[in-house]
Amino acid sequence: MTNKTFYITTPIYYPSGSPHIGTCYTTVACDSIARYKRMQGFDVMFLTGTDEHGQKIEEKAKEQGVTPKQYVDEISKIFKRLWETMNISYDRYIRTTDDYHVEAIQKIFKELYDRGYIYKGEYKGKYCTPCESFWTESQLDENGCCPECHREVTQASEEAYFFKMSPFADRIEKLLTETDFLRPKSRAKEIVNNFIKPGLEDLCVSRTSFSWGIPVTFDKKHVVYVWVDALFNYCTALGFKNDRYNDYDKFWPADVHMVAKDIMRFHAIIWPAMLMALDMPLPKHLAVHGWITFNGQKMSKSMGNVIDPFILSERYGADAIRYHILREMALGADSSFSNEIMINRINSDLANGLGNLVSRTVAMADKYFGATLPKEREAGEFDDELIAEATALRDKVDEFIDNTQLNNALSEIFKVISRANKYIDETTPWILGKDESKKARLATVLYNLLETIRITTSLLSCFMPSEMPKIWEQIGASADDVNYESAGKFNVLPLDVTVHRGEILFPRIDVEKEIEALNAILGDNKDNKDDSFKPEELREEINIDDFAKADLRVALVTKCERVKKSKKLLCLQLDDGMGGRQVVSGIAEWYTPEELVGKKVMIVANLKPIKLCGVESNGMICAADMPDGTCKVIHPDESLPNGSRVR
Ligand code: ME8
Repeated sequence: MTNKTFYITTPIYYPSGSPHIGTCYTTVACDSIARYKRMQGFDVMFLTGTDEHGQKIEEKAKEQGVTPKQYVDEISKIFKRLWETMNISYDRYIRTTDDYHVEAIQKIFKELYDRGYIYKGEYKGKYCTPCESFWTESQLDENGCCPECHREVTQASEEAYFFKMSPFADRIEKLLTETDFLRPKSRAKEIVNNFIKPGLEDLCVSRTSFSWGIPVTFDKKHVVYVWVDALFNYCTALGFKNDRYNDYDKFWPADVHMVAKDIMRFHAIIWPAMLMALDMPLPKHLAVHGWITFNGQKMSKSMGNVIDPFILSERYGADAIRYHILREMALGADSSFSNEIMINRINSDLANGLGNLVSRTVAMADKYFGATLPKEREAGEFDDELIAEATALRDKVDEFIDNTQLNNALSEIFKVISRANKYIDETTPWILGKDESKKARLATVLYNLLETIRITTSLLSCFMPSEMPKIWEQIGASADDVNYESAGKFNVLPLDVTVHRGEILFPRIDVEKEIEALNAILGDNKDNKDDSFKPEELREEINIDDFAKADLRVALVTKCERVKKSKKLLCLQLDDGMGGRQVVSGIAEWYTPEELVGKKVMIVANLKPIKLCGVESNGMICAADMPDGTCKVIHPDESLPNGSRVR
């Protein structure tokens, strides 16, 4: 046992709707890492919680005719129930309405003010007089009106406190570009180009137009606005500026904060700036993952029960859901969810791969040796390769865990599981079983299989904690046989190990029937396979010369921002290999600027320049229609040089 510590956090979730599979991803990923680190002997602190203040919550509560506190009490119970269902081993759960957190945030706000990093200014925004509410541009309805009452809004301002960002710009740029703080590192460029290079804007940190928040102690009409309250949870939950806990010195700075890309900016810029302002150590890593998408869009709370983790885990078990979402998501990219992909994944990896390996091995040990292997051994062809792969596995998984690449860790483990299934085909134990003189060889083959199962399932238990103990029971492994130490070694089970046949752990699912059943539960047509899509009629024929008039080129998006006063337009700066150009594109409803920076796009390069909402556009970004009326930008291969012609 080492006395090294490991501190990992999820974001604290807004209790503003039902959690979904997307919400589960970060928590399941952090849980798997936390379990792995515990297995390695680290003293782990795994924190999650709910972010319970703000205007949105105040409004939701009003809609339901309850107080904000009653509202958040109810929803935080749902989150806790979900984490129980998904077998999440958090060590601490913070609610930002907890007294100790409130008290600590008040002290932190005052200290930032006393140090001169918070000052009083004016917040400018859109104001709806009848609703007495401020709205940001992006919250307005499709006509640019109040999203609540749909009446006109006016430009207005309110007194507010601001956090000064500019003193920290250089240090943050270095943090992002010169250290391994941000994962994946490839995201650093987009943040630096989009937010730091244009000059960091000060952040509004208090409001007077709603009251569901932590009061500013020295100016009572203000409440602390969102991010100071939310981000410092990572420290207050350890006892920073409060007496409730006493673990700050032990666990801070955090080893890993994990978040999705929607809140990367807050964690990569604003959070380090706030810590710098208080001269506090910075977290070691920020791991940013993509979104789980559905029908091409970010899965979100408003999608209701489309992908309800309670329903899915009741049908397939939490382990299968955990496995599926972890396996599908590569750090840094989005992953598209569909029930069909999930069921196929469960069938191929868990039923045919792991389940089959366990049931075949245990059944053969039972059949040929009455469950207890004889001690005689006879080495043979293929043994060394299997043993070498199985014993090398733990170190590979260690590395992937340390780099927050959980899909790769799982893929390595399943390579060894496939290797073991292949070993069965190669060594043909059913033929050995017919020949009395081959008993020692048969015992060796089965033992090697049991050992490979022991190693792979020891490592898998961090990702799939519910089912692995059942496998250990079947292969006759005791608690001592399945720890971190023994996961790196072969020949751990006793030579005369006794197996216990048990239930089939991951039964094969009939895909068609199951999809039908799911659709019936969740409502028809909710899976992301949309059969209703009919391509548009072909236009009249052209000849190659007509086509050659359009000059299509590959370009790189170097900068991207929303066009002011437009909900639909993005303004993109492109490296087109010919000195650069600016293109305005009507894709703002489907893409955030951050998603496009650093990506290759295809453009129509010889269109006459036009002005859209007063902004000049030199060309057009190519995109394709989705069945649901949204569209997707065409991304050419990364290796294509900027300016290369599309023919
Ligand atoms: O932003 N795919 O809370 P939030 C993957 N309270 N991950 C997803 C997801 C999806 N479709 N949808 C949500 C907040 N997530 C703030 C955070 S932290 C100091 C304050 C996950 O409830 C992902 O981790 O909107 C994302 O970062 C988080 O939920 C945002 O949750």
